Amino acid sequence: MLVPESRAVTGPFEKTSGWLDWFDGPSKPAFALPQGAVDAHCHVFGPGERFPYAPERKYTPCDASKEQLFALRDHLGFARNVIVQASCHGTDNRALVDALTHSNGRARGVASLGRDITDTALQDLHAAGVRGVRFNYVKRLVDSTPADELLEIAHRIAPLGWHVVIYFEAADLAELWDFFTSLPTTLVVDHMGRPDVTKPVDGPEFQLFMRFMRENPNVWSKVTCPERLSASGPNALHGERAAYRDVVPFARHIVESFPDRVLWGTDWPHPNLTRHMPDDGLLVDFIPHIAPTAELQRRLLVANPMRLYWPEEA
Ligand code: 0GY
Repeated sequence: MLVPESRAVTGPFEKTSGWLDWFDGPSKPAFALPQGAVDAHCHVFGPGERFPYAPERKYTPCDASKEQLFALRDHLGFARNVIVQASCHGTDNRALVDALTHSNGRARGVASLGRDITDTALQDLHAAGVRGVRFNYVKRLVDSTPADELLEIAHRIAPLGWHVVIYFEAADLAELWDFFTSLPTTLVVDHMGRPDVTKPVDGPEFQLFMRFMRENPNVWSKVTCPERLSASGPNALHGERAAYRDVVPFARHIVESFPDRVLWGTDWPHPNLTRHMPDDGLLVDFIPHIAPTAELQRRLLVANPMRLYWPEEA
């Protein structure tokens, strides 16, 4: 069952007005995911009563539990999840670790850390299934962290074989480029570096991102979040399931150019959306438009995430 026990945000904070609640009746995708497919970008939120949201957060999400995430995984046909720590939980990774340790090995995670993290705590996160750390540069989501602190963290997680997930707006890439290229690990960019899809694919902004990937073979991209990036919306008319058409050329260009360095995920439960809450079944049907062959789909959904998150099985 995907219906949550309680949709109310618990704890001392009010739900931020204006955010949409996640959609609890996703359709069955028409696209059959390949066996072993990984949803490589999703979150758990709270429940706030048990895992309080961070005091410094910029939004309060609707609770979205591990049980609900695992039910969605099974409903859509995924085998595994990569759960990413979201800004509303700050550097308190307890909800993430709880989900990982109750996943029967079917989830791995990306944490948020401060420089005060001890070596023992890092080892515990690794044992729970964490394989990456997220550096978030999206100003509406987080206050900035000094570069020297992030660099120190990156050097501490590198020996564990972890990678760094970076989340930034397209307009900020030029400024962040030198810092990113100084990092010692694999880098995974969230949501294609958030391109403005009303601009041309061959325009300077998106071409800078393509150059970033081309010149740095350690850079991967999640070809995720068409529902966040789309200006035209889901376009699901009259039963047609070709969704988010304006995002397709961007995502497809990345998939076809770098087929071994791309990941896909639902982004469930889709925090911070105000205009449109996606049907996760429809999101899965976006995949064959951006990865049109069975081989591209296998790399995007199985081989690549397995290599990054379950290398011992890949
Ligand atoms: C996402 C995107 C968003 C939020 C976060 O950490 C977060 O709070 O990542 C966003 O608002 O764009 O990946 O869930």
